[in-house]
Amino acid sequence: MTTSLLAKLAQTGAARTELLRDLLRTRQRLLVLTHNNPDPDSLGGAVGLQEFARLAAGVDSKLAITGKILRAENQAMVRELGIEMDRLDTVKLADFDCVALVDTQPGFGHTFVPAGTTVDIVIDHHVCDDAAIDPDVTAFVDVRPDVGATSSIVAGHLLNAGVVPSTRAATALAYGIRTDTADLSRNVSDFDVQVFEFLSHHIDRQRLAAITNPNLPVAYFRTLKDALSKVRLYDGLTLCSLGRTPSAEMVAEVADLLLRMEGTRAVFCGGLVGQSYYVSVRTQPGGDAWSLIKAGIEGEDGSCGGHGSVAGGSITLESADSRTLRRLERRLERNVLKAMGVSGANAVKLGEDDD
Ligand SMILES: [Mn+2]
Repeated sequence: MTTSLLAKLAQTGAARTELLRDLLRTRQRLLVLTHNNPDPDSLGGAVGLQEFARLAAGVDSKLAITGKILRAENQAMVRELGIEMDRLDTVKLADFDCVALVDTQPGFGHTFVPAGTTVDIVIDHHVCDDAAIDPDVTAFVDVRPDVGATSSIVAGHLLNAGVVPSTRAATALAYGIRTDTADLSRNVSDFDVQVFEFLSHHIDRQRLAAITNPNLPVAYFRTLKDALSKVRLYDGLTLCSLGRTPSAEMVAEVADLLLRMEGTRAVFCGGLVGQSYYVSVRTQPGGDAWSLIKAGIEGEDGSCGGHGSVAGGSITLESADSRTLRRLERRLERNVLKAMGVSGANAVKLGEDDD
């Protein structure tokens, strides 16, 4: 990248930061929302934005969520860093005169914004056909699909504003960047690396280690064993339908794990939680996970989003009986095999019923 382009990018970034600060300074109280079951990048971005609002603009804020913190690492992140959040249905919306959406956008399937809520700030890095930002309503939009993590975008605003982040916020942002970029190895831009370096001086390394390797419940290993028995290997493509599973996070986690299998170019993984069938797609670096997930769920009542080699989505089923599930799995499999140009004839199983 040339020096002049870098200077221009920095300038644009600084101008954006000014806009965000100026907007917040006209408000009294900020409500930060994210996707329903927040992942580390959304939590990091949320905590970072709260820090920005407080230190750069003198604005108090609250973080509210709709779903649950599911993955053991994410629960450890909340515990270790003392991240406070309320359930959205217990929050009095009238108490807030500013609403921000972080790591997601209005209209995304896994995101709940109460009807009639004006979203003032959107900070995100996803591309998704369902994005429904109304520029006449949302005063500040900072969506950068070329950046690896929303936490990076938020950390960039702290950096531009000359704010020294607290250890807590820096650790949250850094962990957000690490998880979305697989330790700065996947979907990573120069910008991600630059802000990570900035944060690294303020990180609590002990807590970061505790977050990265938490204890896991026995049920986790049971689910994993079950998932592995359902893996099907095609030429370069690994499919896994977990059937009924405790959480969408487990689907993502199994997808991450399977991508590490030798010879795997892409993973398409799904699982039913309630009436929703969650899908996680992973490809090797340079692959296009979003196109693959779109092709996979085509024709279904679903929504999806992604960036680079990572994508996720969900499909709403009219009924969650096993026959409906099996039929859906067959349709998805057919679509994915077609999209990958892979023959469906030679699937190999990992499971015990392998011959
Ligand atoms: Mn993210």
